[in-house]
Amino acid sequence: MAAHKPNVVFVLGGPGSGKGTQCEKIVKEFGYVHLSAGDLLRQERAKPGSLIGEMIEGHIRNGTIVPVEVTCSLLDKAMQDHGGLNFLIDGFPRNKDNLEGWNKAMSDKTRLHFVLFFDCPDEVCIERCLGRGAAGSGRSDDNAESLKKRVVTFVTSSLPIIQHYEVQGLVRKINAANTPDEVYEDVRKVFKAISE
Ligand code: UP5
Ligand code: MG
Repeated sequence: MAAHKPNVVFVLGGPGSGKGTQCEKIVKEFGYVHLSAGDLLRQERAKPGSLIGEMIEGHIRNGTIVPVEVTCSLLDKAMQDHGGLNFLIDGFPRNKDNLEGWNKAMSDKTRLHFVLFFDCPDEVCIERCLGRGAAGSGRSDDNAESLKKRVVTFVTSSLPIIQHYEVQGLVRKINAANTPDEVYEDVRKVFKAISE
């Protein structure tokens, strides 16, 4: 008999909307496995001798989106390595190419539970990422020039994906402009409601 398909929650929102911060809190309370597509790409970029490291870095610095074959196979591998039944997939899918690639390779193997959307004004997002850069994040995209591009990509490519899921009734929208604990109060309600 086929094993249960893993549940997936896509966690989307602009750069610095708090996806990573909130995912950590969800993991602590609800025991999900957190996979950040951006973190997986940064790890791949850092591998010695990686043939695609430069390509990944170009996209990250320019706020453009890595071809789905790369990201999807990193996610697939990470899901298999971790095992587990409940995954938070943070920062993916962020454009049509990502969506189509996931649907082709992964939608039969997984169950999309819902999409958590952190809604946050662009200026707040930018300020947070600049603050993180100034505090020494070491991220090559935490600078004003990259951030402008990241926000444009979010608005033009990623918001339509969120809208695509909204039409299907799958989006849980959270106001992400408050403090991390206040945001988490709302996030918690969503996860409590499904675990009851
Ligand atoms: N912070 C967080 N919450 C706060 C709050 N409520 N109030 C005040 N401050 C708050 O938070 C960012 C900063 O804000 C931190 O300093 C935090 O303390 C503070 P974080 O939780 O890290 O936010 P997050 O939304 O995760 O921000 P991140 O910068 O990671 O978002 P991006 O979506 O821009 O970055 P990601 O790593 O997902 O992607 C980077 C790049 O990789 C993309 O631009 C793209 O080039 C590439 N990529 C792909 O090509 N494909 C993918 O599928 C994924 C990424
Ligand atoms: Mg993040």
